[in-house]
Amino acid sequence: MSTETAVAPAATPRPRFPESFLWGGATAANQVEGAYDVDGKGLSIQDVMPRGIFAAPTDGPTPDNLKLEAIDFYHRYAQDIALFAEMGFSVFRFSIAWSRIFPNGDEEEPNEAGLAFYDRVLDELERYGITPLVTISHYETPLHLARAYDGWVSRELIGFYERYVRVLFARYGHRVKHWLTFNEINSVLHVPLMSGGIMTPREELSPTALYQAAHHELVASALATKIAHETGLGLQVGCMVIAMPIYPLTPDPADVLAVMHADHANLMFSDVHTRGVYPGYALRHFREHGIELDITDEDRELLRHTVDFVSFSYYMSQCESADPAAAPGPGNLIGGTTNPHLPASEWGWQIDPVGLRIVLNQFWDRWGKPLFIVENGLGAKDELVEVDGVPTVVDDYRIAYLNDHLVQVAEAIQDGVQVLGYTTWGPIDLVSASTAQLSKRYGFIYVDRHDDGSGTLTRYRKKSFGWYADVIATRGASLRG
Ligand code: BGP
Repeated sequence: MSTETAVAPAATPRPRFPESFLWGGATAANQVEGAYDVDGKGLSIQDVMPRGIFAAPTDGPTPDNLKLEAIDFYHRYAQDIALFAEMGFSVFRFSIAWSRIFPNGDEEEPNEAGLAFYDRVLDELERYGITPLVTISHYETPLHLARAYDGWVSRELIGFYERYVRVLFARYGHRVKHWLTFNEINSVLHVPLMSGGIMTPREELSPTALYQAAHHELVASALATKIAHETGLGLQVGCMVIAMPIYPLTPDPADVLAVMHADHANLMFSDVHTRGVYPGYALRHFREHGIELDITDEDRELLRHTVDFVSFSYYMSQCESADPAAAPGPGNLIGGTTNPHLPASEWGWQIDPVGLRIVLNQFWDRWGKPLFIVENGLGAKDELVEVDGVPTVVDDYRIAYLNDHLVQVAEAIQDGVQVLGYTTWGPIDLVSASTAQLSKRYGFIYVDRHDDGSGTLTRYRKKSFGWYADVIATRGASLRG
């Protein structure tokens, strides 16, 4: 081994992202706000799902449901937004809790106190020049709509959703230009309760009922797009899907065909959103599986109102195999088989930065619509330590994850893909959607709250906080690799 000291070559700065590129973070009301019964808010399905998506709902809110208080964004939003501004955010994605605006979901008149809360959030964002990106429905259907109507299985939800979006556009349309209709709309096939407010247990739900619910959401989404465009306020509407590149486990054509089918189940939702009609492969699937949908002429007309952009979450890729014995792996709502080439997070989600470039190219080639990465991040266990007397988290693993994904976004932009922006999931620690834990942390900001409900809710900057601020300030030139 040579005794000479190796001098690392000076890193070449990476090319800058476009000036118009939006940088920020994303949250959901039910995972950050808390204040679950404050100022007239009604219950949402999340308030009775204390243990995440894999357990049956409880009869009512229980004290062990971390979402009831979450990280108290409802009272601390000003402090949190100031921290986002300190990192240089130009966009903040958040959701409006439907049950703050319509506590039961089917009232005639909205709840003024709920509307006023989001006025205050928007005031704060405006103070720092941060663009709001608002999710209209993020896994938080009002509980009454779930219990009394079985959620989106019922066509009546289209009307309730329409009333809700009309109120939102009337109230906030002059200051919120970017809207997402449903978070991860394609997840309804996998987690019908969380995604579609459907109380009927998954195993008792017929394929027809499930796809009918998906159809109602697609129609509601198109209707929201139509209404947004009719306001004349220049509103831009995006669909939001789970992006999951699927690789064949082997080059066996049977595996490749299995990939095609799995892709179709995921992509159908954005195909409808961008083309305005159901694709032929979906119609064949319905025909061959005895799925008889009630699709009216009016529905067909509405579906023609296509979205302005496609947004998505990206956490991982998956493999697919035609072999029924291939073991399913853990993952973000949509199963799949484990890829032997990839490492995984502490929760088993496989880490695949290149998959992000692949999916950006795939989506751009397929739809030709601008793309927005509205979720990406690493859920990890963090340890609060003192560095120079200041409490922090040395989260180099998170920095590495985000760095590597952003490098692939830059590559995709070089490939010619139009990418509007990037919001990391959970810029501040929040309650996990799938496991309802706080120990699955995503943030640049550590929140002192724990799975047993203890903690002071104090916020601390992690090492990644300064790292992301640099990335934003240099428009990506500080990325490595
Ligand atoms: C997405 C959801 C988010 C978020 C994220 C991370 O599916 O849109 O709400 O929670 O995944 O997942 P988790 O919280 O399960 O780690």
